[in-house]
Amino acid sequence: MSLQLYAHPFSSYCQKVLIALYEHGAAFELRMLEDPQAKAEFAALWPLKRFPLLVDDGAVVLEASIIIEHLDLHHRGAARLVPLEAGPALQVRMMDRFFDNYVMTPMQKIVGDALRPAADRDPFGVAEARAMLESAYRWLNDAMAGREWAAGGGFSLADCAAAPALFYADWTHAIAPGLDEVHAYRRRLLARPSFARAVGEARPYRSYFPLGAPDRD
Ligand SMILES: N[C@@H](CCC(=O)N[C@@H](CS)C(=O)NCC(=O)O)C(=O)O
Repeated sequence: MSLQLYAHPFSSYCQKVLIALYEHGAAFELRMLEDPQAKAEFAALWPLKRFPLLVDDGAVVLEASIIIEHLDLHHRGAARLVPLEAGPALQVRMMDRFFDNYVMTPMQKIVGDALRPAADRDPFGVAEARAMLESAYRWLNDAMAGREWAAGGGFSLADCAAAPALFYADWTHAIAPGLDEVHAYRRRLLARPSFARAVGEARPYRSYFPLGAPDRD
């Protein structure tokens, strides 16, 4: 098979790419990182050991956003996750950066801190991450007014980023009840079949969530 994805179903960045693969209906082999052989192959391919990683006919593709751009270029099904037109494509990439940098990153900081030994925790950094999530949620609530999907057009790369980011961020630092646009957008993402499938496949691993997975979603 041409496509091999080194990934774990519970990982937020892996879900970002899984959504794109399911949107395209692209066939791929999951090299599950709990398997020692797949883990060793992955470490040899990418010493920085950040997943997911895609191998396409022997060529390594790094970084979730770039993997999704690669799928759109070379393995496109019904979906078009990055518009062809430069202006709309820029909007999509801008929102993709927003979700990675200002939702995924602070969420990962808080979750990563909870996985550390107590003596190595970083309360100052965690407080900063929580403040960033608060600001990001408020900004997003205004940005999503009148929008179905994040970049204002159809379902895109930006929504692939948003889905796992908002999914786990809400578990990590609850989205305030009054932010109706963000809650409604998160619900739309959860109802999208590609993300619903990724969430279902990750369900067996919820005990891995160090802050305790809530009994919902
Ligand atoms: N910039 C990378 C981030 C990937 C990333 O942070 N992946 C997490 C899993 S969700 C990871 O590799 N964690 C392992 C670690 O931090 O050691 C991307 O966009 O693909």
